Amino acid sequence: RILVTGALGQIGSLLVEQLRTIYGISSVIAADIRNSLMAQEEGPFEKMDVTEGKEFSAIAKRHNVDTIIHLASILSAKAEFIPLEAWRTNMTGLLNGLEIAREMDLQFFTPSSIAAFGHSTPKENTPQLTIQRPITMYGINKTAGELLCDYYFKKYGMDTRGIRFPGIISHNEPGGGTTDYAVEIYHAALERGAYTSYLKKDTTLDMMYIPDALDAIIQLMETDSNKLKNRNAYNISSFAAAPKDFAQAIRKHIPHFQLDYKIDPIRQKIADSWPNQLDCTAAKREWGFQPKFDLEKTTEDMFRKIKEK
Ligand code: VAH
Repeated sequence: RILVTGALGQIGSLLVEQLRTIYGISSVIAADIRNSLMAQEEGPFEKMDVTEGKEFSAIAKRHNVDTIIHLASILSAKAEFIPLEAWRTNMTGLLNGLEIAREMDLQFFTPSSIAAFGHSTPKENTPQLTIQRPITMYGINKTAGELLCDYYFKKYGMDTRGIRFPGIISHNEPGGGTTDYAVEIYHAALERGAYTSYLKKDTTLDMMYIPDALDAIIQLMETDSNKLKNRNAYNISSFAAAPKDFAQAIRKHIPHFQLDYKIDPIRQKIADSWPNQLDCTAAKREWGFQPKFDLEKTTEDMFRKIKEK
């Protein structure tokens, strides 16, 4: 049985769906700080605050889980407005999850991010093991989180696993990230044939379409423990793209698509501190990471999914 925190979020909502298809509805417990009648109808659901350790622990025990997938987090752009609250949610929440996993002897997954890097990190072909001096509260939380996962693995022999996610593109909504534009641009293209980007046209970042992100989590979780050499988090990415690249891909479907720019200095500064493209060889070698969607395939499928909705 798997407990997923942040289960109503961009990744969580779709991950729960996929895990339930594989392992059965009752084997996946969705937990989120928000309530949702729809989620309650779809399967086991708990309204839960990850910073409340007792509540978190009671729920893990009541459902007798053997795995925690800890996704609950305040993302990069939002965290810059509420840094202390972000620290509390991102760090206290993570420590609670790790402590529960230690006490109950559970497998534990939590995502890191390209945000765990900063200006002093090599921007091209960013190595798996490199300098990590992030400039954002979210990035600091992710870096500390990676170190904690390593610590719990080395000190307690816990089965911790993680991935450094790039910007995730999906038909459902992200919330408060710097890479959210890569979702908004598709919705705006279909609704208005135009989008105003808050990042500059050449700001290149790693990106990934959601099916590849979900497959990566499941594949990493199912890999034999002794094959994994990195217990903090693995670099992964599907493609590197900037706003102008998205516009070009979109114009193959909507030729009149207009992209203009109104730069948000806060998010631009964050994006400028992140790498352009990660080196993913460790993930490929150790657990067979192999993304299926490039920018063209992502664009095609995004338009299909949004129209279906
Ligand atoms: C953010 N999407 O923008 C997240 C992510 C790629 C960075 O962790 O904050």
